[in-house]
Amino acid sequence: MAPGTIDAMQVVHAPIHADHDPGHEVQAGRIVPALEIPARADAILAALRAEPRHRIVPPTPFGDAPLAAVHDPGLLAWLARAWEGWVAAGHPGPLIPDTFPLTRYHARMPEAERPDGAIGAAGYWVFDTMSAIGAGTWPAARAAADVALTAAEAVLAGAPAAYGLCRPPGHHAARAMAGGYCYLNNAAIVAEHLVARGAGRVGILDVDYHHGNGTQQIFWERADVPYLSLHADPHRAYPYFSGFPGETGGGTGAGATRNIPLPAGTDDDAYLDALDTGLDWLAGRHDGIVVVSLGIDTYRADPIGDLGLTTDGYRRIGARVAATGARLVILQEGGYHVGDLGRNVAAWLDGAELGAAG
Ligand code: SP5
Ligand code: ZN
Repeated sequence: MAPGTIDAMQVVHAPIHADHDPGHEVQAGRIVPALEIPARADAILAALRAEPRHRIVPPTPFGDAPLAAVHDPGLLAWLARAWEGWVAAGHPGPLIPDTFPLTRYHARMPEAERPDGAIGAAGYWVFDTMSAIGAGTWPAARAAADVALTAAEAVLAGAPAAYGLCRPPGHHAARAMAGGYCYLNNAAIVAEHLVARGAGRVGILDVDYHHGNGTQQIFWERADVPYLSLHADPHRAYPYFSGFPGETGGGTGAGATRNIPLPAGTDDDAYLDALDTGLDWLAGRHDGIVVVSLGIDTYRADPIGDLGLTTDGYRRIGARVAATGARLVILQEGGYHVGDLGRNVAAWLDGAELGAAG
């Protein structure tokens, strides 16, 4: 590729995402229409299709091994059968747990056995009331992991960047917990796969509005997968219990986690300043490939966020990340303003490929 030439960016998309559509969630005691809906991915796909340089491809199936490399076998086995167990127990609506084994439940006592019943098992494996499971959730989640892995293979094959239109998203899913609209941690599955494929140290840059508690937990003790996250301060924002600056990794991963919490109303310029701080930290901690957890819920009009980013800001952020010279596996996470979601993702990818002026 001649300098200055713009190659096509591979966009990986699986239509089966639309089968994950459980309808509603429970937020602060209220039943509300689901925010993480099929129309999100449809909007992104339509916007990217409108730019002919994007090459839209289906995922390749990678099987169970990359999922098992990151997730607890018990979580995977439960996810595969959770919906049929819920229906068999006679529950009419989507699977939403209501009772959770907090760590203090068993303080000074032995842990209980894993529950067999449908409601108990749901609370055991899912950590909130917002991540409903329906008939099509598991096939969609598996396809989203394959979408992510297919994008990673494009980068391994030499592409400077590839985009996985993952739905459902992934960064809240921990080794043994689903939650936060996430069932399988697509970014973690990809990072682990890249390490196994010989990519050396693989960085993760998480720019979703929310802290990626799952990704942080999975790589907490790993110096070869440094985790950098910019997100709304958990003092006010979901997931509330992680993402504070004092969380910097443990054991052999001590110092390889970095959290940058942001105040409400953070605008493009302030965000870019924080991003520069983070990217300086990440530089030199990876060997050339960075997985980007791309959330667009940082948008100023997002219905659940309170940051102040604009469409032009996404172009500048994409350009700034690409200017580090890292090859990028860009994976969709959150973003709930469906009307502007497509053009915001397109702007980020345009910035990454064409530069801020593109
Ligand atoms: C992938 C991802 O972005 N998951 C996000 C999960 C957050 N779930 C909703 C959090 C509660 C929203 N509170 C609304 C406050 C509106 N002012
Ligand atoms: Zn989010």
